[in-house]
Amino acid sequence: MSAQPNIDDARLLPVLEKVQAGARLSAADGLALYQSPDILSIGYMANLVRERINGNTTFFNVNRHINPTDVCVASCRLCAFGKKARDPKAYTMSLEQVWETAGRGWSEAITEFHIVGGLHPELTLDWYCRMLRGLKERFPSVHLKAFTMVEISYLAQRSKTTVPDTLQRLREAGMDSLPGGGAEIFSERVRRIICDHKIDGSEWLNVARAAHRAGLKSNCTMLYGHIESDADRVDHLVRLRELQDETHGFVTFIPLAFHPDHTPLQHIPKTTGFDDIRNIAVSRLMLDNIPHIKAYWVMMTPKIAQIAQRFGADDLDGTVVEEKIYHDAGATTEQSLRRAELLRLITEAGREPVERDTLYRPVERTETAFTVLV
Ligand code: V47
Repeated sequence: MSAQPNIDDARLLPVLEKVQAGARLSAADGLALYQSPDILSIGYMANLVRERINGNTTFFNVNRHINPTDVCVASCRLCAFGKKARDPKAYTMSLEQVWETAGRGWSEAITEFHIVGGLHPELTLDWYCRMLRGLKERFPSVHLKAFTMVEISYLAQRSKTTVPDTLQRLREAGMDSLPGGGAEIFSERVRRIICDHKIDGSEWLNVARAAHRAGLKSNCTMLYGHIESDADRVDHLVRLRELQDETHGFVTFIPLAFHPDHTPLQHIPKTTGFDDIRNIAVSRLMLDNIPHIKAYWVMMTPKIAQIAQRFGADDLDGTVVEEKIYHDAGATTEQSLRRAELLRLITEAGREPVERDTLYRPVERTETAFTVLV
C-alpha cells in the first residue's frame, strides 16, 4: 500500500495521524471509525497496524470443538444452542462420549480441543475435572482451551467455592487456557435484553482478571450486530483494552457476528459483510495491546474471513470440526475446513500461512508427525 493513502472521509485524518505515529486511539476515535463509510481508509490503517504487529503471517490451527452438553439453566435470548434439561432435543454426553468425540478425526493431528457448553444444573466441578484428566491421559499433546468466564463463574457458585479455587482445580486437572466466549457486549442496558441470565460485564472481566493472575492465558470476544449501539461497541473494546493493560493475559480478540436464526431475536437482520469487515478493522485499531485478531470463518464465512486478512485480521482460527453454537443459530458455513483449504484461503490473499498451537508457537508438520517449535 502507498505511504500516503487517499482518505475520503476527513474525519479520519486525525486517526490516521495517530496510527502512523503508533499512538493510542481514544473512544472518540473508535466512534469515528464505526461511523465512517470510508472502509478502505479504515482498512488501510488496520492493515498498517496488523503488519506492524504480525508481518505478513496469517495463523491458523488444527482444532476440534467439543460441546459436552447443551443443557443450560440460562435462557439467553441471543442463543439458539442452550436447551432446558426437559427438552427432548437436549443432550449431555457421558465422560466416555466426550473422550470418544475427542478422538474422532484424529488423523488431522489436532493440537487443540476447544471445549465449551451450557450451564448444566447437575454436572459438578469434579465431573469436569475428570473429563479434563481423561482427555489429558488419552491426548497428552493436545492443548485444552476450555470453559468461558461464564462457565467458570457458574461452576464456582455451584461448588460453593471461589473463582480462583475453581480455576486452580480445573488447571490441575488439565485446563491449559480459556476461550473468549460469553463476553457478548458489556453494556448493562443491552445485556438485560439479550442475556439477562448471564453474569454481568464486570464479573466477566473479574473472572478473566483472576484467570490471568493465575497465569492462564485467554481469548476475548465481542458479540455485535444485535441491538447494541456504536458507543456500546467502543465501550466494550476500551474495557477489554484496560484489562489487558493490567494483566497482558489476552492472546486473541474475536469479533462475533450475531446469528439470529432460531433465537427469540430472529427478527433482527443478519450482519452485512461491510459490518463484519469493519469490526475486524476497528478492533485491530482499538486493541493496540492484544496481539492477535481472529477472523472466525465459521461466523463470517470463509470468503469474508479471507478478505479480513487485508483489513486487520492475522488469524483464521482452525479446522474447528463439528461447530454447534453457530450452526444451531442458522450458520450455513461448513462445520469444518480441511487444512489444505485453510492454506488456500491464506496464500491466495498473499499472506504466509503459519500453523500455530493455541499459544501461537509454530507447529511443524511432516507426513506422519508434527512438533511444536518453541
Ligand atoms: O459464547 C452464542 C456467541 C460464542 C450466538 O476463544 C452467538 O478462540 C452469534 O466464543 N449468534 C461462542 N453468536 C463462540 C466463541 C469462540 C469462537 C471461536 C473461537 C473462540 C476462541 C471463541 O458465540 C458464545 C456467544 O458469545 N453466540 N449464540 C448466536 N446466536
